[in-house]
Amino acid sequence: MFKSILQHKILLIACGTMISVTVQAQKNLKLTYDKPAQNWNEALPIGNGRLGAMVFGGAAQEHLQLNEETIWAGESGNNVPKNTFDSIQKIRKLLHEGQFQEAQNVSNRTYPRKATKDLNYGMPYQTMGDLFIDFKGHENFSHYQRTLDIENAVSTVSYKVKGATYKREIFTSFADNVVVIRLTSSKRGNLNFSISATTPHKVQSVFTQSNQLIINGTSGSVDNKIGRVKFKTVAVPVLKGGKVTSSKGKITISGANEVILYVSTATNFKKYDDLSGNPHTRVTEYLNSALKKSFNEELKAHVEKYQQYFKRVNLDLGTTDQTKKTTDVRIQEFATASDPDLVALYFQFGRYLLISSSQPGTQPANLQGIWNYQLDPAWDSKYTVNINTEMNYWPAENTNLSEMHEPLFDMIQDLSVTGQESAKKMYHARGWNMHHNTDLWRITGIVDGGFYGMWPMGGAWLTQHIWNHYLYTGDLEFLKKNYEALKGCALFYLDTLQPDPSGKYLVVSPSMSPENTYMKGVGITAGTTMDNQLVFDVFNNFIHASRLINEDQDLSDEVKIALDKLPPMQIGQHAQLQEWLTDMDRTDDKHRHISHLYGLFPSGQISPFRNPDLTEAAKNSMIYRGDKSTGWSMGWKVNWWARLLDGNRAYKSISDQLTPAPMETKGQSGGTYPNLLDAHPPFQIDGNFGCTSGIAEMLLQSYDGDLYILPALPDALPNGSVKGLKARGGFEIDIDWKDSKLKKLTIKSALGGNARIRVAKDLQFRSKLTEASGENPNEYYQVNAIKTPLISEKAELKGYAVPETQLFDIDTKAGKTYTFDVK
Ligand code: FUC
Repeated sequence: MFKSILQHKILLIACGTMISVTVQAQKNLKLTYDKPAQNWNEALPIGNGRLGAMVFGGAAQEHLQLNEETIWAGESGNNVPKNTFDSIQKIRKLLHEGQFQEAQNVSNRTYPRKATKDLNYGMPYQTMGDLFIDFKGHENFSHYQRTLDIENAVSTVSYKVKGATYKREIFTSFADNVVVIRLTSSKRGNLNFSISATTPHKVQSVFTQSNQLIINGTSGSVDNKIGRVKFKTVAVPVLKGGKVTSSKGKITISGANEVILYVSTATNFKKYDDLSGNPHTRVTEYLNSALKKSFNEELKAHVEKYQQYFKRVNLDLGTTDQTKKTTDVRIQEFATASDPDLVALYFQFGRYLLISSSQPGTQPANLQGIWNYQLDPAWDSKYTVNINTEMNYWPAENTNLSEMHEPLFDMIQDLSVTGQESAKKMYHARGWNMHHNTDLWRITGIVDGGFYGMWPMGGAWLTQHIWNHYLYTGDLEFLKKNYEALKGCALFYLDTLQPDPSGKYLVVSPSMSPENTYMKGVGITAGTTMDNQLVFDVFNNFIHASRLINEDQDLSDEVKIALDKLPPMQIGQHAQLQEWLTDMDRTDDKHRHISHLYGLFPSGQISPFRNPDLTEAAKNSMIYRGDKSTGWSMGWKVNWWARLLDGNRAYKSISDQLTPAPMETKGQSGGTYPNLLDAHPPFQIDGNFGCTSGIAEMLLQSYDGDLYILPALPDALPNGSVKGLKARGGFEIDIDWKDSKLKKLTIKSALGGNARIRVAKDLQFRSKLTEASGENPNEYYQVNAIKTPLISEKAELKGYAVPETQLFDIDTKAGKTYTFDVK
């Protein structure tokens, strides 16, 4: 089972004859190390969506830092500030009159930078604690190996002491809600160790009872919220041979042949407004279910459940000798030694992380997925929705992990309820809205004060995920279930859009282009390009959804009128895509957020084929902003360069991402830690997911009315294959390429309908293909017409060089597979 190369026998039926061929599944799906982790950024993450653990792999001391996804500080309740509508009206007026500094001052005064004891700015996600397994006499060891096998979701540690080989296999079971650790030694009766635990929570107790190690605790109190999440963790050893004793918070095992240690955690959390669960009952249920199975049964069930998702996609980019080195060395040498397989590993690691941190029924992946060792982590390790949470879910559809998207939809459902309070109280509007952060309690008010928080667009961005899931899956029931969230979001903007000073447009006011400024200390404004693009998508999604499920025709007509009044995108004096409504962009602005490029990715409003001028302007904005930045910003850049059809530049951004992370624990200079996790710094998981999505986007794009095959293949990846990528319209795509050219294309159609494929001009296929003509009749590929952009007279546009391509239409039937070979 743990062979790194799985051999499959596959029967192919071709031209009526049966041929038996042997294909190799992806190799090298392991992170490997020859030393224990010295710090958290070297430890290896395992998780089952609900439980997370970081495995340090020390010989003399094993250390597992443990998380449970619902251990958050605080309690139920929103954070909507009282009586601020008048201030918002005042800010709107000041912005209208061009008094920007004063508008910012009012915003900062109304919403101070620090939370108070009456108002909270969101609660932190908190660690559960740490488990230690101590092996006396194991200080001197040899033959050390530590791995994370992402094909099986199992971490292993092995080493030798005095001729005996010691081994640990560790996984967070997808089958049962427990962490499982099997400890073995090659010599019988040779396992001697002790187990202990700590937790940093203030309200806690750690003790042993009937040879079980127990931690009880309560989450922290912050600002005006009292910590009310109660948790319980139980560790139970099951021995083959030897004996177990316990006292004073320590379990001691001596002379065992094999020990399996089960660790379970549960809390009282049921829902953001319901803490009536019983941690004791739950933890016991989880343990009992796991203890009924043998280790091998548990492992088998775990691997099967995991692989049902993981195995859907295979990526082969070729290997070099670098694959023989440990993962930390491969990262260090990526800039100087060719290692395409590290790109494939990074991609699959991103999929591994999403499967491990976001399972149906769990919480969505937060800023650190589920892996956090602190009580007060950076940005509370909560949900920042002015980019980070959305980025976490970019690989959900295109890398064939649609079910992993569900926790995000559940959270949007919650927010579409709690967000009615902020819409009503802060803006006197119908529908729902939220600002740039939320947490376990689904807060929707301002966070971090007026400067960072005055961005009423969180719902606008999050709901794009609902519409995209529909485009990928065609699931009308899903759309119906989520229709109210789309509608409530559209209603909010219908009620709050304001006339701009020119009187020509309707704009969001007040708002900001996330976290950027156009004057020193001033970011508050009206009608940013990103807001216009977001509302454009919100309105179009609603119009399409209401037509599809045949509801709200009158409202849809009203929305259409407002849609027509949104400002067009503009090309400014530096031939850049303008970030603000007036042409204020600076060419030396290196800000990590390039929010106005939302229209290029993840949205599909800017396309090289439909609007080359805007594409060129977007590219110029990218060039001005530069390459190096925080991890997530570089991850976004991979996607943008892919959409700009520049594979080499996208690869450059991957290389920037695969640069060793700096030692600093704070800052704007991202990269990759030895454990392959992304550095903001500190660790933030969005960069992993952004880059994973970007790699998929380099191989396949499906936003522009067609399936573009190999749109941004870099010179560094001339040969390879990918299997199982997903495209809008319910298609699943396999691509083989050689010498930088498409060799073979397979399209599996789940929903039927026209598959319009776009490929390089010079290719000739063995089968006869129908050339495309007119609009694509497939309903999942509707492209919304944007307004003609306004171009500054000063802008010098060179004309965007679009590659020569050809378009073919394939009339697919649901459930059928179509294969095309290139001559
Ligand atoms: C946004 C970004 C920061 C960081 C934080 C969690 O505010 O601007 O860089 O990623 O989210």
